[in-house]
Amino acid sequence: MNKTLKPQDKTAAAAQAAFSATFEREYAQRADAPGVDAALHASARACRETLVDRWIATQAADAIRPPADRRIHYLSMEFLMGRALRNAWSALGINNVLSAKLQALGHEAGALVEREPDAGLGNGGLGRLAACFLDSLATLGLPSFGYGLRYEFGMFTQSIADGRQVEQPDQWLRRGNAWELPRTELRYPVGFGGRVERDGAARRWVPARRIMAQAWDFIVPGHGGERVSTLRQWQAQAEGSIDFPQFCRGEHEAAGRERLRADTLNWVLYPDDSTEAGRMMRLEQEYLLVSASIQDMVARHRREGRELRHFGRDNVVHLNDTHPALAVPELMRLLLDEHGLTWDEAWSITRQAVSYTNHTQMPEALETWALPLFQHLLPRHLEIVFDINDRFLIEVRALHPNDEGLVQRISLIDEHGERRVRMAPLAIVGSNHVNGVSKLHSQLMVSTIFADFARLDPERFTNVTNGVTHRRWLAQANPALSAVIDETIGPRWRREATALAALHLRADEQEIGAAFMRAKHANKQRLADRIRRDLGIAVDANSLFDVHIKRIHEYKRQLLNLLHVVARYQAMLADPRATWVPRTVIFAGKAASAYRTAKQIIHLIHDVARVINSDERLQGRLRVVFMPNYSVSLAELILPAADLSEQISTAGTEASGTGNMKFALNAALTIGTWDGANIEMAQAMGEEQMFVFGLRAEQVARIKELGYDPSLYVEENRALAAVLDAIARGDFSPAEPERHRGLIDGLRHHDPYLLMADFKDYVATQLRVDTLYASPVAWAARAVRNVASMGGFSSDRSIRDYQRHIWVPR
Ligand code: 26Q
Repeated sequence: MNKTLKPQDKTAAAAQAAFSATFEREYAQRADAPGVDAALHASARACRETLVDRWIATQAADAIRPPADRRIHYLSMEFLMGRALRNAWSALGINNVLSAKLQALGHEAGALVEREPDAGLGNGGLGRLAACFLDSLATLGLPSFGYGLRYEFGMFTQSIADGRQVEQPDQWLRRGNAWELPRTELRYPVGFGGRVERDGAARRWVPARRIMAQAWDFIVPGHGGERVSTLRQWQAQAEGSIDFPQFCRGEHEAAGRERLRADTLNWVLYPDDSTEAGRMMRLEQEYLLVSASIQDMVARHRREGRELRHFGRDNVVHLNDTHPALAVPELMRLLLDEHGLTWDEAWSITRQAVSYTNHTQMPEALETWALPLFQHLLPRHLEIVFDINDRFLIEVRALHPNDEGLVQRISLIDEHGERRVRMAPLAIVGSNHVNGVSKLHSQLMVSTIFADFARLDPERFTNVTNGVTHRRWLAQANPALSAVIDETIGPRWRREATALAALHLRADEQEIGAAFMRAKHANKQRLADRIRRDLGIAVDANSLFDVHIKRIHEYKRQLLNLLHVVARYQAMLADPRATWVPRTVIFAGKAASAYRTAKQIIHLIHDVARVINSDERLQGRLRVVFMPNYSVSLAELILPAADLSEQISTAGTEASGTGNMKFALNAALTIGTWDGANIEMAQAMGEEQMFVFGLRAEQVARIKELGYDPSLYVEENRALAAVLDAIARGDFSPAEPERHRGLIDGLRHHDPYLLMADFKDYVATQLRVDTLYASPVAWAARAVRNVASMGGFSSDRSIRDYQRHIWVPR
């Protein structure tokens, strides 16, 4: 045995010692010991102790970094971090000490991990991407901060009552949060409303009211090293306390009004802006995030002894979509009004610092704000936006003298009807680089929604394809498969995901395929047990697990999946003696609370599931399951158990997808459209390895141009017509036959996401899936090849791409 310790062994040994000492102290201090919550709290605190040491060392090193090492600040309204404990154990290399310690106290590590609530501060893909990126920033050792808001409630808890979604507050902080560090010394004022004072050319904003933003830090561990990153989340607090005279007069509610108003900002991320009050709150939240973060960055920059004019050289301010785009006018305001820089100086610093990622090309998801609301809340910022726009449009007119159409199209102010500030143009004009999140999305971005901007400055636009952290999504979520991979190619893939490619050479070895499938089966059994426990539905772990998990949205086409399920059901009833490959179709996902069609789809899934699951003629060969309350943790349970990954968006609508990558990494095969990152995945593994179907993006565009008529597809496909008829006449909702008619009429007459056009090919492709599944050896070889091809989809690669192509001075 080699007795000399490698550096990472020393690190692990030190972390283990520190962990043990703190764990015992913390555990002993808990009044409720030896309960599982005390053990959980002590474990988290013990990890945090070591992480704090690493945080201090990281900050000290970063303070004296050379200018070329820019500090990355990733601004996002959403961070879907999920649970932290298992990730920290694995980053700190203390799994073994910890399991032993817990065992001695009568706790099982796995059960403990499951007690930790998810930090679910986001909607979906964009928020989870931010979390994966922090993991990679920390692991790659880059000087970095994530900036977000400390919402008291997560997105929402979804439960199902009579087949309908019910939303409840997600009280993730109820039992406290042992991970976070309040930074009481880090507080910044954030103003709202008021007026702008003029003094010659100088401007000064006098807000009508102020709140304080206080920092809470969550330390993000790097893996295989001692560097960490920081997620700094802002909490709004009233500037004063209560109105004491008012309180003494007995007007208690009025006395606390300011407090309540500040507090409300921390309640929950506003997902839908369907009311005026909701819109106002969301804009206030966006400004809270931006203002506190920029003040913090500037303060740190100066504390490090750096000159203000070097702010853009030394710092990156990255916008996760347009939600933090107020960073552009806020940085300008600080530099102009508070620090007295000239416009040109301030603009050059801002443009040097800011970069922007676009995550959607759907017009309805592009943010705009009504001018009166913007003016009311942020009068000085509106002036700056106007000034940016004036200067920008002068440049445009100089280049294209007689093109007022162009000027109107790219103006930061939408002049059609009620005037509005358009946040994407603001983010583009204020950025040095703008990127999409997959090759197709980035191409469409410059050829459609941002075409005018791209013609003016093509160099500004580029692509960075998304990625996911293979540490959380494979190494931690799927220990069974990870062990098989270790045995096959060694453990290097854990540090460097591209090493997974070595599996290609072994993909045709039957024993390897069989080992993959044994791991898969164990994961499927674990999921089946959970489904039986939570939902009382018996599913067979030998059936094909066909999985569709993501936000419920029309463009993601859960309904297309369901139409196939009904078609299969009808075909099975018509020919029960045929050999049908047994399938379990699993859905999970939340619908935005104001999104009626999405909620209707959830209801229909439940209606269909009830009828199919209780139809004995099928002999259990088809099951439909909706697992409530989709979350990062639920994904960690489901993904390792999937045989088939449903990635079936209408081509041209899914910017990238990241779930698609997590499935393939976990040895599921993909049935998917030629959309988002599916395309690059197919190219990486060989197109024949994926079940690709349906219209391509350019065909979708062409059909829509010519005038799409869904009824033509229904008329020529009897199976499709029968499916629609059955749902519309209430076969699955006999107590209320008309329940789903509206949904089906929508498909027959409008069908904006072309389900009718893609149905036939989808069903045919599902038959090809059955055929391959009936040949376990061939299926297994493909599963191995899928994993082998996913090395390029680690978020480590994405972050390296950002370093090379986006976060470089232009
Ligand atoms: C817009 C206007 C007003 C209020 C809110 C919003 C809003 C909020 C959230 C718009 C969009 C979002 C979230 C978008 C999102 O999650 N997009 C997904 O990003 C992933 C990471 O890049 C991609 O993989 C997905 O394809 C994309 O859908």
